[in-house]
Amino acid sequence: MDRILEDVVEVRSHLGPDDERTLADDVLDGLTRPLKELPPKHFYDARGSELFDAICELPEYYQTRTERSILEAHADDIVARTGAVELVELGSGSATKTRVLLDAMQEAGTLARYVPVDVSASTVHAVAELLADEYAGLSVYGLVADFERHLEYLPEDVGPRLMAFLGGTIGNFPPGSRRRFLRSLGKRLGADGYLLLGTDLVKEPRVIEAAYNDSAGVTAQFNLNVLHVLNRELEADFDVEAFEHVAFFDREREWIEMRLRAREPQHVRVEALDLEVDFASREELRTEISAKFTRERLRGDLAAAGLELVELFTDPDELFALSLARPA
Ligand code: SAH
Ligand code: AVI
Repeated sequence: MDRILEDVVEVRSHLGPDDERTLADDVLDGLTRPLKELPPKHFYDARGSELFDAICELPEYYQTRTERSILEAHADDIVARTGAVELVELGSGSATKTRVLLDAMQEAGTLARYVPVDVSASTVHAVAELLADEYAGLSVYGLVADFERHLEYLPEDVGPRLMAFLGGTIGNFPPGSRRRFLRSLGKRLGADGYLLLGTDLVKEPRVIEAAYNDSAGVTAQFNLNVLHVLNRELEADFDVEAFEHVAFFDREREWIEMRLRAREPQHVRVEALDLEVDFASREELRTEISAKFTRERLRGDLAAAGLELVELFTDPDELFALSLARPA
């Protein structure tokens, strides 16, 4: 990093020993239940983040390119309506679509600060340096943090704030905590801030299922990667090859479930927790839900979180939606 970059880039990490505890608690909790389950945030070590980026390029994974096209069509309008001078992005990952918003803010002459927030330290560091380098005068304040637990560490706003939560990641929350989480975001928008929320929409199940069962098997690797994380971080001895990727659309709940299914009975030891776990043949471990939305569900969730839907942008095929909302 050169002198100039040192002045405008700051990255703070709020992940520490407590977070190893979170993984340990999640594993202890999730693997000892009758229906085994792990929260999806543990997918995203450096390898998991790379695999997610590869998913975004897959022909079957329509979400990323569709959300980008919506951003391209409406970023100028979003920036004009919000007057945003700073962009806070939750679960920013490698922030590829973010540039569309930053370009529009730069064009409008308002761009002052970008605040990426992600549990994946490698992506926050890489993005912070890259974007500060690409956008002259941009101040970047990166947070390596868990957005469910560390929103209090967001810096004070420096003017109208746009908080973006893109990619459909809100769909990875179970319904109850989804609304609670949205409410907590509302409290961090500042006096004249807006939330820009990306959500995947309900559609033909076969299109959704194809997006999570890609023919190149990248999503399967992404799913299985969580077992590598447990092996490394908690000295577990999962035989990763003994599990297979499963993803299906639950038509009643209107969400995708990703699971890992034991091909045959498995006995696993998690050394760091002194825990023994048994899987019966074909027993499944749920690793992710990915909820799909209707306009009604979106409006209901936002209203229950004290947010008012200002505008809903979508693509011509209504595959994906971007909602602009503000405190009601
Ligand atoms: N916004 C990007 C990336 C989406 S992938 C896009 O639209 O393509 C989901 C991102 O959220 C990953 O980068 C992951 O590391 C991050 N993430 C998941 N759970 C998180 C949590 N609890 N706190 C912070 N970041 C989280
Ligand atoms: C990050 N999140 C919105 C993705 C999704 O589609 O739910 C994660 C993912 N899982 C499998 N493929 C992509």
